[in-house]
Amino acid sequence: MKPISLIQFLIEERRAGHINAELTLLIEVVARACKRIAVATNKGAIGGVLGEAGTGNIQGEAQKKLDVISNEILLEANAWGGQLAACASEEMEDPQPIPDMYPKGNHLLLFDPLDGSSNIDVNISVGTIFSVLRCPDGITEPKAEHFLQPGTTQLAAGYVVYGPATVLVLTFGYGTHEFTLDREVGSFTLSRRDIRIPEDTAEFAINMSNQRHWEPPMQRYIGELLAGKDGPRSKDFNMRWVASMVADVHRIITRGGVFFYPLDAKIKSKGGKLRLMYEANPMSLIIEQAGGAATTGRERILELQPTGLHQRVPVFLGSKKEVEVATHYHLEADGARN
Ligand code: FBP
Repeated sequence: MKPISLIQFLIEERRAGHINAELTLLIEVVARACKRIAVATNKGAIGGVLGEAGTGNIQGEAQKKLDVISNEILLEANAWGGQLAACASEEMEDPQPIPDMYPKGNHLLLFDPLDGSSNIDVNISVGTIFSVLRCPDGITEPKAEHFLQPGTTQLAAGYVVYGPATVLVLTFGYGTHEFTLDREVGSFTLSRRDIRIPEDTAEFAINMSNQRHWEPPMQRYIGELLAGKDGPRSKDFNMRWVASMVADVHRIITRGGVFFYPLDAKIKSKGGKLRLMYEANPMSLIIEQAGGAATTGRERILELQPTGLHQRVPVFLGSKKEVEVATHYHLEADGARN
């Protein structure tokens, strides 16, 4: 079969009425910026891009050089495109307006420029996660409050994994599709269309070192998985944890599985570890559009009304049946408590 390039796929989506011309161009611009980030990450130590940047971000985290480089690449690429009214990043406290010298568009772009920062210096897969919203009508200088829209209103969501291969996974709310970067041609080529995640799985991902801090229903759920076929679930489960959400989610998009970053005593005051607007919401739309599920352990993530640009939430996502079991245990425990 003749390879289908990303631009050809986007034009097909436009002809199908799933996206408009502006969103077509915006995704092309984001994909091109991610190709430049792939080149930078690929250089590693000989490119002088490893290690700390010596600066901190709004999250109170020490920024890696590649966090800053990726953020700048995405900001620069999206400044002059003409599709955006503003963008927001994990690395910046406030939204970034589009410079007055450039035309503005009707979209808002949110991104985690380089997810999995703790893995950058040890050559393990990292990635970029993005989400696209509509800018509210009549708003020319968007503020943080204009980004606070539920995940169900996303017009597009995607991530790029910088791993052995560079892979883009994308949804417009009409299925989830995968594109692989053909380095010889320099363009993303469709590698899987309409991905489906198996409803059942025997593979889970969680940072086990936090176990003593988990809530009782999480202790129960993971305890039963670890008990295997002699336990209440009568099935053996295997564990994986890359500590790069993009890589853990991409494994699930590829062969199924379930991913958890639950609330625990250590992060309770923050509301969770992962960020709603540019980690949980885009990943939840991608997973749901591939037949999976995504909750906070209590609520569907995509229906949450955001309260802050850098808000954190618990994340349970992946193969539907396991997300439902883990969520049921939490709601049951809440019910028993009330
Ligand atoms: P950032 O790297 O963008 O801050 O993302 C957070 C993250 O690295 C996720 O990618 C990953 O799932 C999680 O944190 C790993 O957490 P931990 O260090 O507790 O294993």
